[in-house]
Amino acid sequence: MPFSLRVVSAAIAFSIGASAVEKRGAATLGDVCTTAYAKASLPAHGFFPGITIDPVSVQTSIVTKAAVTSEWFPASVVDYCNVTFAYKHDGLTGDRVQVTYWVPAPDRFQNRYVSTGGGGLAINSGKGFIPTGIIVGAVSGLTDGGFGSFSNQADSVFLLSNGTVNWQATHMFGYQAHHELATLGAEFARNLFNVSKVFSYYQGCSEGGREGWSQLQRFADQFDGAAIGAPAFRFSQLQVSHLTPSVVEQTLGYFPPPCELEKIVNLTIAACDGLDGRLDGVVARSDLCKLHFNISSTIGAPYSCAATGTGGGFGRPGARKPRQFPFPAPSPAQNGTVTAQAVAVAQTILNGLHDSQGRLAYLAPQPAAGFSDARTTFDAAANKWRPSINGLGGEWVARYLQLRDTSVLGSLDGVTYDTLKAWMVQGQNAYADTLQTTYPDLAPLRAAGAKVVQVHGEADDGIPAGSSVHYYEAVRAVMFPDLPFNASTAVLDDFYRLYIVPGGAHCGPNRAQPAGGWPQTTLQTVIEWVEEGVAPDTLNSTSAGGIDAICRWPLRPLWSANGTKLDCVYDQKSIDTWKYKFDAYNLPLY
Ligand SMILES: *[C@@H]1O[C@H](CO)[C@@H](O)[C@H](O)[C@H]1NC(C)=O
Ligand SMILES: *[C@@H]1O[C@H](CO)[C@@H](O)[C@H](O)[C@H]1NC(C)=O
Ligand SMILES: *[C@@H]1O[C@H](CO)[C@@H](O)[C@H](O)[C@H]1NC(C)=O
Ligand SMILES: *[C@@H]1O[C@H](CO)[C@@H](O)[C@H](O)[C@H]1NC(C)=O
Ligand SMILES: *[C@@H]1O[C@H](CO)[C@@H](O)[C@H](O)[C@H]1NC(C)=O
Ligand SMILES: *[C@@H]1O[C@H](CO)[C@@H](O)[C@H](O)[C@H]1NC(C)=O
Ligand SMILES: *[C@@H]1O[C@H](CO)[C@@H](O)[C@H](O)[C@H]1NC(C)=O
Ligand SMILES: *[C@@H]1O[C@H](CO)[C@@H](O)[C@H](O)[C@H]1NC(C)=O
Ligand SMILES: *[C@@H]1O[C@H](CO)[C@@H](O)[C@H](O)[C@H]1NC(C)=O
Ligand SMILES: [Ca+2]
Repeated sequence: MPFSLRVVSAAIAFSIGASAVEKRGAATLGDVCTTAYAKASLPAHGFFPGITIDPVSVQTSIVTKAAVTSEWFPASVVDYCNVTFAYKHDGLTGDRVQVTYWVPAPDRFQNRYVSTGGGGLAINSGKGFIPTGIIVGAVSGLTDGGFGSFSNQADSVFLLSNGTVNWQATHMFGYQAHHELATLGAEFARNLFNVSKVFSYYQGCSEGGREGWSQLQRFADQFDGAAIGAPAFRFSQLQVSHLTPSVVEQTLGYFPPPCELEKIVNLTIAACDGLDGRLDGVVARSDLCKLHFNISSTIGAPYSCAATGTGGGFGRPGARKPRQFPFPAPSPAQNGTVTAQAVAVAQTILNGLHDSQGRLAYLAPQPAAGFSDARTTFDAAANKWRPSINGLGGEWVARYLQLRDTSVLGSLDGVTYDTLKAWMVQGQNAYADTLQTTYPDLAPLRAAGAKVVQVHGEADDGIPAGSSVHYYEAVRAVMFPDLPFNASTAVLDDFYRLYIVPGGAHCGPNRAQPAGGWPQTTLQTVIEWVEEGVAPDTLNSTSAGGIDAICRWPLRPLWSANGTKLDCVYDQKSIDTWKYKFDAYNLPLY
């Protein structure tokens, strides 16, 4: 029996869960979906020391025939019971954390629990991710982190007043809330369906990917498997790096119209498309692009963009959080030819942040990715383009480093490459144990037998793909310093696999390279690995007529026979372009 009602790609046939719940007289979703039944299934007091659940807070509502779609699960129609309850941490006053669990019908329950994560500065994705659990026959959870409501983001509670950090909220956002969500959720699932064991999983992308790693790095036994996308880890470097392109523009004294950078991207895609052996509008080998294409060749190319309310631009279509990667402001018509100054800005961004001594402080998106963080805004009064301070980067500095209760960094006056590096170090130290999330020793996770599949869009311009590669390589270096490269890859393959999605944008397919597609069944792949022992070789992409399969790092895709035959090849020169030596720091940056 298929685990989903309407699955786009081939369904894996999972055996149907036990009918243990029927022994409790609950055969239908309606039987399970009552306040009394949910209350009777709550984790017992003392199950999670320090937590007291408020039984009066339990709410249930049944939802049937809900159509759900995402880049992260096959389009489906689902029935579920939405159970919400609240708990408090003993000894804290005014503390109240709310969790929501979607519960599948008894005949669809497959002895699974799935936690889902947030994005930007949000700890959950509303209804965006939670259906993924129902589709695989799991109880599926999300948390409000204790931030006051499911729609309050972590930044709204980060400061108790100017200068005073709310460390409880910061630890909750950092990792604690997810630990509680998953621990309570798995127990709730066991109780609801009267089973002694459930497999426990995680799925999240971006900030949600960081949240997943915050668990895997600390609580080795908690998840049997995790599907992680483009994690926002190395948090301090990442947030500050959203400001790097604007500081490059300021330093070089040129603020390119967005259309000019977009033209450079388009010409890069056109020039590098074929390097992977297949002309499909997808740069599946941005490493070869780095090695063989010089964007100086775009100087003089004419560009033109129509005036627009929302701009052109790249990124994930219909992205839910415009605040994280802001949609373009209204732009006038733009006509011109690509200038040497724009190429200098683009190349300096692509080179990664270097301090004033020329040492590498952070990495950059791959060539052929967009330049969303470099986006300028048009000042109609002055009739010129001005820098636009990235919202996430600006808020990070103003609120999290300067401890001022504002989301806006007013200006970048006086900010240099060295300032950016100093901000990176400041945040790394202040939030090493909460937000940074780069602890590289996964020995406990490996010993516990957990499986992790991590995916990252190669053309992600919000969180560079190199960020995931660098963490994977840091894990390799820390865990297996004495093994040769291939031997350590083989050991890592036992529990941690990384897939770079050709042409992919931030957490989804890329409007500028649509044939790259996106792997929509990554959680299913993780489940197969955990429960059936079927380790994925390549990942399936769901693009229509697009990429055949997504290669596993460190192998890279290469098509032959005029783009019809895909091989995942080992290419040392290409691998080397993905390795970073952050010599701006005296300590290793994982
Ligand atoms: C739970 O299942 C066990 C057998 O697995 C059974 O003995 C027990 O009565 C069930 N409990 C409830 C509350 O149905
Ligand atoms: C769950 O139900 C509550 C009401 O009980 C509602 O406010 C909330 O939006 C629902 N959440 C989800 C994720 O469905
Ligand atoms: C870049 O290519 C896209 C199609 O992928 C097109 O819509 C856009 O207008 C192009 N931009 C420029 C500046 O040529
Ligand atoms: C790209 O070409 C320009 C102009 O010919 C040259 O100055 C520059 O060094 C080249 N860059 C690389 C990385 O080869
Ligand atoms: C480009 O400039 C020409 C001539 O000024 C104008 O007619 C046209 O509308 C412009 N096109 C765009 C897309 O800006
Ligand atoms: C807190 O800081 C913000 C941002 O700097 C400022 O606007 C506000 O006036 C400050 N509030 C108090 C009470 O000082
Ligand atoms: C590592 O494995 C690849 C095949 O995956 C092979 O081509 C390469 O030569 C190996 N490198 C070493 C040093 O053995
Ligand atoms: C991936 O695609 C292959 C071939 O179409 C199919 O056999 C397999 O079941 C798919 N795996 C998943 C997890 O969808
Ligand atoms: C190669 O494939 C392209 C389409 O990608 C096609 O237009 C072309 O005719 C093919 N060439 C040969 C020699 O088959
Ligand atoms: Ca291609």
